[in-house]
Amino acid sequence: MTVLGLGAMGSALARAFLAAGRPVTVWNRTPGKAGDLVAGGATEAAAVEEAVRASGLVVVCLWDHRSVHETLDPVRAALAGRVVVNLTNGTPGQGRELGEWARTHGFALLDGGIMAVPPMIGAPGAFVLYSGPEEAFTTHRETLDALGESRYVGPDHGRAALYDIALLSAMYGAMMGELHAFAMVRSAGVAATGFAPLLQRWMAAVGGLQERTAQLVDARDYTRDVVSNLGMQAAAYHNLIDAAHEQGVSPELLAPLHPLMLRRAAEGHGHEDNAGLIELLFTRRGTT
Ligand code: FVH
Repeated sequence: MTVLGLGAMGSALARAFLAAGRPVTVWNRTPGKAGDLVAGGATEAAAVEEAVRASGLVVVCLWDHRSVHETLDPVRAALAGRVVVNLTNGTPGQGRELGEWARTHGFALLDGGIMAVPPMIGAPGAFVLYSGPEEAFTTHRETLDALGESRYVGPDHGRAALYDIALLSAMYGAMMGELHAFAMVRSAGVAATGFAPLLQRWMAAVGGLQERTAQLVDARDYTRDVVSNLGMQAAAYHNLIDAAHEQGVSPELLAPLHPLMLRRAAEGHGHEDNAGLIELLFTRRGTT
């Protein structure tokens, strides 16, 4: 198999394939990054086309969608009949565009989303999302399992990126809250490490509410078994903003939620669950 791109992630992918005993050919735009991999048994190709022709399975992990096209477009004839697995981060639309481009040039594309950082690759806890033709996934699943748990999420080429971006969005939301929490305690001279155990305990408790939120969202009914209603939370949220100002901390990571809460409450949903805020997020009619 071939790996195109030897950045932090591409190198980790190639190492995992080597560790699983697979023959690996590697290529990187800037030479000089393959030393350790070659010492570990990989073959370094001098050109993209040589790397592509070396294997039936070509894994691509580059900077962005544009660099994927810059790399693959000139060698599209050589890609015919092969399976390309694109693990470069991108949008659902980019995944679909690449899938259609692959179809017109006679090769199969699996578009993927890596839910791990490089040191996690090949270790328990890593999982990788794939979408595109199921047959291509089934044929190469065993090989791909070397990277982490392989999750096939459907034939729509955009689906893996959709799930990847949704999961990353949840991660960045949590990260914003955590950084703001650490800023608040640091403003009072409290070490983040001293506060972290309380934060972990709280986030674990809050994480347990996801299943219930998902049920309300699917039912589109936010009135069932309401424990802490939106109106109450919108009023209390003001204290989060005021407390930040009091402590000399910018509330800019937290601030965007408040007007949404006030708007939803003003529209008559103050007695409902917070989950109803989702109804304010859709910008295109007829798709939800
Ligand atoms: N690292 C991470 O934590 C995340 C985990 C989840 C998935 N992401 C995505 O993986 C893609 C690659 O990320 P990376 O960490 O390997 O990134 P870098 O170490 O910066 O390596 C970038 C490679 O891309 C090559 N490259 C850049 N532009 C081009 C181009 N126009 N043509 C060909 N290759 C290009 C670059 O080559 P070079 O600069 O060494 O010549 C590196 O091989 C990414 O989508 C993450 O979002 C990683």
